[in-house]
Amino acid sequence: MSTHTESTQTVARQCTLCEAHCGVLVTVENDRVTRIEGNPDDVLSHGYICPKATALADLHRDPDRLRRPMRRVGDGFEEIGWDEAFELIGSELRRVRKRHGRDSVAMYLGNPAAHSSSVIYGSALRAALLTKHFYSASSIDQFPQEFAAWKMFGSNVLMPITDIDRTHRLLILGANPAVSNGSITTMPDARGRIRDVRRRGGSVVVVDPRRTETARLADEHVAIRPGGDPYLLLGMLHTIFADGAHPPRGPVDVSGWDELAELVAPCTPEAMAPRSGVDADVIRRLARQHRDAPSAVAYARIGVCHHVTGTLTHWLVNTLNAVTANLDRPGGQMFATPPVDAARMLRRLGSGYGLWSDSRGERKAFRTELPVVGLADDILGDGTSPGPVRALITYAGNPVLSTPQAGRLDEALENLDFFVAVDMYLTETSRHADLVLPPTSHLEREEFDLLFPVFSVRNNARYNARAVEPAPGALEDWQIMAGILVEILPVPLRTLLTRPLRRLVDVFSPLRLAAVGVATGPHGVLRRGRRGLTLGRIRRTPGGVDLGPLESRLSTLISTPDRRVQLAPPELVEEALRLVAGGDDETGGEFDLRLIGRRHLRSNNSWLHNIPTMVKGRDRCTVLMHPDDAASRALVDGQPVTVRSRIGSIDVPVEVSDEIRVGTVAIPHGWGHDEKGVGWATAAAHPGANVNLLHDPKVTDTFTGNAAVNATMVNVAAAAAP
Ligand SMILES: Nc1nc2c(c(=O)[nH]1)N[C@H]1C(S)=C(S)[C@@H](COP(=O)(O)OP(=O)(O)OC[C@H]3O[C@@H](n4cnc5c(=O)[nH]c(N)nc54)[C@H](O)[C@@H]3O)O[C@H]1N2
Ligand SMILES: Nc1nc2c(c(=O)[nH]1)N[C@H]1C(S)=C(S)[C@@H](COP(=O)(O)OP(=O)(O)OC[C@H]3O[C@@H](n4cnc5c(=O)[nH]c(N)nc54)[C@H](O)[C@@H]3O)O[C@H]1N2
Ligand code: SF4
Ligand SMILES: [Mo]
Repeated sequence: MSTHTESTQTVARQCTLCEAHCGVLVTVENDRVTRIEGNPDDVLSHGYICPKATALADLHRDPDRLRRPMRRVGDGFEEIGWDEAFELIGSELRRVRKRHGRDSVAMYLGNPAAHSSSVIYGSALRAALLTKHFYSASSIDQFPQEFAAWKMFGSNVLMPITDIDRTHRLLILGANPAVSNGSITTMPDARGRIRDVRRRGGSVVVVDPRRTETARLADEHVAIRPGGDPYLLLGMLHTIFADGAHPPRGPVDVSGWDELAELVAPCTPEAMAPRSGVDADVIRRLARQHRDAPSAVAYARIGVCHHVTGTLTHWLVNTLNAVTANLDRPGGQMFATPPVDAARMLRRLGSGYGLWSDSRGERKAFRTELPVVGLADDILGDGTSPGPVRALITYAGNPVLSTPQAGRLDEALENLDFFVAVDMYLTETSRHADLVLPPTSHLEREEFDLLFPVFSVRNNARYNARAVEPAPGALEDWQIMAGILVEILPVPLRTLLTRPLRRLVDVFSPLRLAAVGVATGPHGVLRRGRRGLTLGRIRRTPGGVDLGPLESRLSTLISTPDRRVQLAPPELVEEALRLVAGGDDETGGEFDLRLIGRRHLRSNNSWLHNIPTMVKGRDRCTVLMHPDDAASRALVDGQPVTVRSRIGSIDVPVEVSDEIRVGTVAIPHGWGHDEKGVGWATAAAHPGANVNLLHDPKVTDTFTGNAAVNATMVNVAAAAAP
């Protein structure tokens, strides 16, 4: 696993900053991380890393990173011990629960939680809280994709993967994997994989209002109108049916063929062209190219999730693949066979929809989770009476910057009776906490990733060796979660159970659970005999074990009542009919530009901005605008402007470029660090502005309440002189 030369040691693990989970080699000399490079032996990333990988070392040594629990005193914080911290959490949470009931304690789980096996204990704590007020970054992310998977395949975990390494035709909608390196398809070195599609003689088309880094690698860029994707896809499906199509024959049958044919019959490319902003000829050609390729796959991600039509669009994407016989087939959309078969184990847990709503009955829970856009309302209430949430636990999240809350979340967090943030920084969010509990740094953890092999482009099992010994007394996230869990038990149980529970938790560490999962999993020793996998064997194989290309297995996973793929779930068909019958989208009156998001290679949501190498150079928090739009407003590149929406305004510099469609502007999220009391000095010196102040939390995906942050009408004008 590691090689020793005197005090120098090189350890193989993965970079866990984003979903790509690239294999890295970390060199440590005398407890100092001196080098991070790509691991050429890694079975998934083959040596690729992006510039963020080295930030793992900077994060580890960042003096602003918290190492001890911090308690708020007045306007500042002071260090306290772990025991004292847990006691305080216990007494406060029990007090709030006693007075206001179980539902008064809320929890928010942020994105990095999913990048560590500690999340098992995050889920355990969530279950133990028995609260209706659970939120996560999923509801400003992939909820629409999960909902579409649930309706079509019977389970929210059955989100299909893009078999990019074998496809002949890749159609990308609303994703920029050349920068993001793929999401809900783990594909490190997406650039290389896209180039390979073309090298093999295949073709790549990118549908995006911006000529992105990915679009530049493609054969064709289609500059769609933001929100135009469902119309494009309906027009493509119309073409395929009008040309004469037959239900695909495969290991899994389909339901709803006739209903789908009926739905798309009136959706001619001519009718869909003005609404998608894509020419009718192009719609027709894209459809036929998708159908005629030996294999083809449409891949869509966050750019289409973040719309009121998010679920609808992901359904149409999967449907296009299914109708052209590209579902569960090499080169199309497939399902992985991971070492721990999480999709298979969890598929029966159900995706329950609308089991409860928020206190005002406005937002429904999906898979027992309320949409995060309601968090400030659920704390503050509607102005006449306070909301039901009185205490909050955040775990690896920064919702003040990452979610639209109409600017009310800061005030809401100050109004809580008790707030504990599990985070290694004093962020825009955690600065409001009564207690901030920092976990070990990423390089101090020894882990086995359970989640991302479920979404990887190739079956694999990889181990995360510990690169640096944790500081004495440091706790991992799962230990912190377990510590809080024990504290919320009622007194008699607690006295009785604390010791056995603590011991139980030690026995059932995430690594031990993973060992059982691997041994009993589809590649495990218990199924495959002597040559099967054990966690030990994976551990002894730096760079991981390659488990082969994706295999057709939907027939073993599908969980719909008739065990068929549902091409026309009634509520989605109904919504599509409504959409098609509706007139053109209303224009925004005084708001004449459509605002979308964008990501940068050196940034990762809100939290790498404290690393000097990640923020050096040109300001990245800019509003990107087409030269024609700039000229008509008499704006020049670099000029400070005010971007205004119906609910808020921010000031940022304008960046003029013809890579963006006329009438559309783009601003990245995760910025806005110039807040009093934040503990990340470098970030605060490169603050940018919080784009989520412009997005209306009430504008959400019809089915899931997922934030629809790519649908906001804004205007842009020169900023007033300071
Ligand atoms: N307008 C707009 N908003 C968006 C998006 C967008 O495209 N546009 N994208 C959305 C998406 S896809 C996502 S996933 C969300 C992300 O939303 P969040 O998850 O709420 O935000 P992050 O910026 O990822 O913040 C992660 C926090 O976790 C801390 N952290 C990092 N690693 C760990 C760890 O191992 N343990 C613990 N305990 N803490 C850790 C960091 O210091 C940081 O404070 O943002 C969403 N917000
Ligand atoms: N470097 C970097 N990598 C990351 C992250 C990061 O912050 N930085 N975040 C990680 C996370 S949490 C996630 S979820 C993933 C997200 O991964 P991606 O989905 O690849 O995310 P984006 O790069 O935001 O790409 C979304 C694209 O959608 C386009 N778009 C916007 N509106 C529309 C529309 O209406 N229609 C179409 N067709 N396109 C539209 C945007 O122009 C943009 O190019 O990335 C992950 N990787
Ligand atoms: S793409 Fe970059 S940030 Fe993401 S896992 Fe790979 S090296 Fe890390
Ligand atoms: Mo995300």
